[in-house]
Amino acid sequence: MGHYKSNLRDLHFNLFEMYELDKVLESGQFGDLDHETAVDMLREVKNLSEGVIADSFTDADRNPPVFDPNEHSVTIPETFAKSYHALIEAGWDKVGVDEELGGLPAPRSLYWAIGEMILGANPPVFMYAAGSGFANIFYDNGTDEQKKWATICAERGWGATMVLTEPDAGSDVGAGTTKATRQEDGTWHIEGVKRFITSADQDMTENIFHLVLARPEGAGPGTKGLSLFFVPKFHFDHETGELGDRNGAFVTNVEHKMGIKASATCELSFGLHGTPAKGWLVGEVHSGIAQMFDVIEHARMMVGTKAISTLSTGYLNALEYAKERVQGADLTQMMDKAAPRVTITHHPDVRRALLTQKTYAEGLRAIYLYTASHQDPAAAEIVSGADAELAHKVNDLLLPIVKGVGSERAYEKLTESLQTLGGSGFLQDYPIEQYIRDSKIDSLYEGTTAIQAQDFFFRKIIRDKGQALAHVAGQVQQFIEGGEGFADERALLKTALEDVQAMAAKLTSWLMAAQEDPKQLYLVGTASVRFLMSVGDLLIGWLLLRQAVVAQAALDNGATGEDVAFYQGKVTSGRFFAKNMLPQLTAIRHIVENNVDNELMELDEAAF
Ligand code: ST9
Ligand code: FAD
Repeated sequence: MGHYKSNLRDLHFNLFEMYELDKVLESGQFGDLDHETAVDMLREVKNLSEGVIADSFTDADRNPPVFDPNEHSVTIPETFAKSYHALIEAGWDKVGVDEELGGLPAPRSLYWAIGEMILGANPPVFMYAAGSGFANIFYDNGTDEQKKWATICAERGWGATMVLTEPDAGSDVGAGTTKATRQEDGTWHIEGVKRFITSADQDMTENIFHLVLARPEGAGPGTKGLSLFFVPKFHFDHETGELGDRNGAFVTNVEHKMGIKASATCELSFGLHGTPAKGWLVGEVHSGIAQMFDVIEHARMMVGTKAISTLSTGYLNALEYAKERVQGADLTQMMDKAAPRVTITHHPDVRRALLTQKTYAEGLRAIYLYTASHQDPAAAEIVSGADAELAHKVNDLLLPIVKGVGSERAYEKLTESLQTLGGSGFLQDYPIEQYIRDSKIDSLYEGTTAIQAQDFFFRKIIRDKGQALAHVAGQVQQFIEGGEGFADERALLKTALEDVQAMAAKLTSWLMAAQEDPKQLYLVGTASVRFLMSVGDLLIGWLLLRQAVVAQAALDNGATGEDVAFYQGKVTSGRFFAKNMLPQLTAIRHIVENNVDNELMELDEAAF
């Protein structure tokens, strides 16, 4: 057995029993795609992920890609290339891509469920394989002529990158200095050094296209002065796709990292090695940051789903170990030194740790699939009654939760997975130490957690005038009020909702007060990550309880076989999370309302 353990049963439960994917498919928006085909797709991806995709996970960590500074090239380990090609040959990189680009349109919930399994088995495979998805975004933003190039990129299976970061422009993308100079023939020369660029070179595809943010000469400061350029590694015939000369974008370093070592993280230099780096302005409009956010939104969803998937396989590995590891006697027989030894699943603290991992993994899965359901208007209508405009806003609202909360909680709870294995968890004989190393990146790239928290509050709540938040809170409220059973847990959820609403009100009051006293904004900055994490817990608690209600009904209706344990697990998970996690929000509310102040901002740096 390989390292990766999928949870297909839970994916089915979410897709078909919670979010009514059948109804979405019946809407006719996805052609012939029906229930059986969706189930077949999930099963095939599960087999591929647990098999050939997962096969190179460890080897590519121990023998990562090799950089040749003379050739400016990156060689990918053979084992990894095999995993990558297996995915591409089976055509999974084309799911969710428009038909014009040779793709197979699919509901976003199905797309991300498939993505979850690939990302859990071997995240860099998904990232290297994102070329067709990138081509789709290029197609959507491009001129008519560029749409043709995008089709070529997808058909020929080229790799792709998103190029924002520079040594002095990380979170602050608008500080970028890479410049673009217009040429007489209408193309642009790009000049500058970009840092930390994922997949900027590899030897698995014949070409790579870079989507690059650069500042045209004379453009203003900040993100609004940036434009987006299409910069291929090799020039190509724009009609046939046939490759031409090497363009002047060269990889000049590859980073040595803590994790996801199979994913080449490159320094990428433009126009600094004797060959101009020729680029084309995407869509012939200077609206680079907005266009790049089309990519960023997908990438943030990807990062959150990756983290959540890693927590899920971490949990399932820990569970398997715990069921077999015999150590100590049952606590009730602790005084009897001759008492039979038991598996560690008999110890209350191991059970607490397992349920903590299970509830976060499954609750976060429920969140990312709820979010994905708001990426298709047809699905959103079914799942929450949101119309197309509101669905878009709900997706925007929830992306920082999927990305920010998903990454933070996954990393945190993976340490519980490792702890469950005791000293063995620390060894490379088991995958969890690599899961922890590989998932640390998720709270860093695509906007750190602090950036997610600010995006969540300032843009997704305040700028939206709270519309999307009110819609989701309304859904939570409806659940609290409507329905039989789980009365104690609904009461706990009610308190959690009130706690989160009080925190939102407090942050808003600081924002208002900042009009008179700008330093009040520091209070928002101090509390915003805690607020983001609290909303995450509220939503996990809500969705796990909704799942518990559905599971209880299935049990009452005579569920049989393996379903009985599955549904019992769901009922207990909902109760456990409500009783053990949600009450913590009251303490955080107290801190936000009463204890957050500017003392930390007034402290002299020397005193830290
Ligand atoms: C990175 C990559 O880290 C890591 C992994 C790569 C893996 C690659 C493979 C992934 C594949 C996935 C894709 C597959 C595709 C599949 C497709 C299938 C069909 N939402 O607030 P302002 C815009 S890459 C939308 O003033 P500042 C908006 O246009 C590096 N738009 O910001 C706005 O204008 P307006 C990632 C947003 O103060 C404008 O920006 N780096 C949003 O100027 C200005 O907004 C980062 O993520 C939003 N949430 O700049 C940087 N926010 O207001 C993190 C802004 O008029 N830093 N816009 O609408 C930030 O996000 C900063 O907050 C900042 C601040 C740069 C936006
Ligand atoms: P900084 O921005 O310097 O942040 C340092 C610390 O300060 C963080 O804790 C941050 O939260 C905090 N901070 C900074 N600004 C603020 C603020 N305004 N408010 C509150 N706190 C703040 N980039 C690409 O363009 N393309 C890629 O493909 C890509 N892939 C990557 C792959 C890897 C492995 C890595 C490590 C990075 C990658 N990046 C990529 C870059 C990545 O997006 C940045 O590292 C990230 O946005 C953070 O920027 P930074 O590292 O400069 O940190």
